[in-house]
Amino acid sequence: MIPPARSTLTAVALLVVTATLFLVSCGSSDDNSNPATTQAASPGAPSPSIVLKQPDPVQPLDEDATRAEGNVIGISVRDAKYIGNKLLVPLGDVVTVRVTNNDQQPHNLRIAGFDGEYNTDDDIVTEPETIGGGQTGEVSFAPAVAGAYTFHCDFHPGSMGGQIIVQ
Ligand SMILES: [Cu+2]
Repeated sequence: MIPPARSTLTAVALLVVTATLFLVSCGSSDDNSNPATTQAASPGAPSPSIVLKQPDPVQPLDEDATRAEGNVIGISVRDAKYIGNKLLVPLGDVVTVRVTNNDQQPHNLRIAGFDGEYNTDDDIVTEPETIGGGQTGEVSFAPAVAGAYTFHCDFHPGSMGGQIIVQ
């Protein structure tokens, strides 16, 4: 709706992706070919006024939000549903979302990122990307922009989802 904000969005998104790669340090595809990363608008000054473009969560949200304890916030999966799928995290702090899979089948958790689209460069996804039955996966990031971010499970993109509210 507000096209001029697009470049700012991209710049901030790049910053967050860089931070994520640094924090998670998962050594897959290293992509350092982007000089724009260092020249983001007003470093250290997140823009809370940015309107995030996000898809609707595909799973009904819990009434009560789950808050981080320390820097960890837990979410579990049972019967192919996230349990505790509305997460509240503070702006700017590093937070780790820990996903415990209580099913036999694999799940994961993928955050769409600033562009509101899955399977794009600014996604944030659990490590490992496939959390097997009875296993746990984690994703760490430092949210730089307030808002409600949507996530889903790659294995059940139409029925497993939720929201991370950064404030
Ligand atoms: Cu799933």
